[in-house]
Amino acid sequence: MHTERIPVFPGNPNLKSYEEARATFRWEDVEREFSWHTTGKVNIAYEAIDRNVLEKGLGDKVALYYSDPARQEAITYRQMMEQSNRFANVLRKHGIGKGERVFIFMPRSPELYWSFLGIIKVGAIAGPLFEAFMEGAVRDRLADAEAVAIVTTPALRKRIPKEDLPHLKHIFMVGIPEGGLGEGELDWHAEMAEASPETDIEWGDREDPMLLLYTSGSTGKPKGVLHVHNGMIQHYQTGKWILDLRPDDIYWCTADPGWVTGISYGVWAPYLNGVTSVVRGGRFRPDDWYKTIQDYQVNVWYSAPTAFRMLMSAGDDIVKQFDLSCLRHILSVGEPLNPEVIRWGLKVFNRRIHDNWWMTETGGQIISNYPCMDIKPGSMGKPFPGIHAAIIDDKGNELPPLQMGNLAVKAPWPSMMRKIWKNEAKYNEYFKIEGWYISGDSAYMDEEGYFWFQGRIDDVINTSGERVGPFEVESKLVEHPAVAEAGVIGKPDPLRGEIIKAFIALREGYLWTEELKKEIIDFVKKGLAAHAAPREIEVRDKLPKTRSGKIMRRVLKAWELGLPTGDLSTMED
Ligand code: 6R9
Repeated sequence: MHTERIPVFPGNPNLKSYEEARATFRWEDVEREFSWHTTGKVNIAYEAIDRNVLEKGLGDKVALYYSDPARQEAITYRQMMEQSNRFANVLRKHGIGKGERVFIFMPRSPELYWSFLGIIKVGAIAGPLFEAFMEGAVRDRLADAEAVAIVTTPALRKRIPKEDLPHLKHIFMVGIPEGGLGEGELDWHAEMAEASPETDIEWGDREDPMLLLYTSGSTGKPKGVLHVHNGMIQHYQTGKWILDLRPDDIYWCTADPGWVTGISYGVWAPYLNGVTSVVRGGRFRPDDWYKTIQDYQVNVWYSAPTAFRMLMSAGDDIVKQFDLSCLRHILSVGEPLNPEVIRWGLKVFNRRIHDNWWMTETGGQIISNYPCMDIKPGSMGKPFPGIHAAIIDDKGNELPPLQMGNLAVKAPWPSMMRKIWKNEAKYNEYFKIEGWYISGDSAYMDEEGYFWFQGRIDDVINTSGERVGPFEVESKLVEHPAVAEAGVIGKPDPLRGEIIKAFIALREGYLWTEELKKEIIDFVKKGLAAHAAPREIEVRDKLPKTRSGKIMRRVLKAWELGLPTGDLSTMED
């Protein structure tokens, strides 16, 4: 069925052969790469930042190129170390330390990263939030975590309902609000100016918690996924083999730190590998994005399907205005990567876009298209050496190739979540089949061991007895020149069980007509299968998406059925 293959690009692979790596790789060997392996003193922030300065002579190397329309800065590893030390001292001065939850609620900026690292250096647990969260979302998360402090800006302060949060003692303000600081509010800059640039890092155990990330369930309240310092083993090694990071690389991960990708691969993977990282603040604009790549000479670029689709629909003329030949390696995560996007990437960047699959709960990449491997467009690739992923049935039996089932991972692996905050029952649900972590995604594996995503388990459509994964239909839809984005759901139908309904956003310049509708339905019929073609298509200006860019099919479904939409705190405005 899937015969398209894109061979390895010359000069790219750093992982000699996938099979050989699988046969010989051991996580224990990776542990030797860290200082704690000899000292016994563990802190991920030390390994990511301080060690580069104190043990590797990289103090003057740029760690972070920050840019937004109003501010451009180059910050060295030494400055990252000193600024995060300062914030660690600020926290200590206010009695904040090991195990306590400190949240961050602000737009991307150097201050955000320094605060984040400072929190980890005192052994506290960082809780990054998307700046776009509204009051209810902020309240739920801070209350659940019993956060003692938060770092924020004057503009966002009003969304923190302190009166409802008895545990919240300190609000660190990056910037002074009009009318001055309120009760419990501290001037971040003044505190930093007074603090020493040296600190005693809080050493701990590999299993000590460091990160609490809330992820939305399909209904009910978001759950707090807890990660520990030990994850560094995976962040480092996947950074090396999947991101293909090399010492002189300039790396750009476009993800916000409110999303797991913006932490695991926006902070840990690049810094544990000692490379230079680019962070861009401000809104998405295609020309600014290309300019960022050109100006900073980005070699490795990690983004998401939604961004690639937006760039694609902005047109190829914009790409041609920039010299993007610096790009060596491009990656994508968050949603299935449509084959059409990969073809487009080949055309405009002359590079392959490497899809990879993982989740907030897995903490790090699990399945991936490697630089050293042929890409089969539409496939997520193969499991990381040292990780066993499989398709299993509901009893835990591994299914043979080409059978759709639960995408599962043999537990544990280094960056696996260790808890759902205050919700053991929820945590245990993921592991209800002995020995396995159940992802909630449905997929199949082909004869060559490549994994193919179908949808969330709940999203798989059963139409006239045929199981259809929404992703394949969506991918075919976006191949049509009129379709910018598509979200596909099953709609209950007395005759067929379910019928396929597509929500689409049109590309600029297209008008919605009966003819176009017929043409698109026909396009899917011919290109995919008659039974997989949507019977209904509805056009929307925009599709509902999470802040990390995922199309929210459950919201489309709820709208369609007139049902409650569940938790919408992670939805884009
Ligand atoms: C890193 C991240 C996890 C869910 C996951 C799946 C979807 C992520 C994907 C993908 C198809 C890929 N997902 N990567 N689906 N292909 N390459 O996205 O974490 O925000 O927790 O989302 O995202 O459904 O279960 P998170």
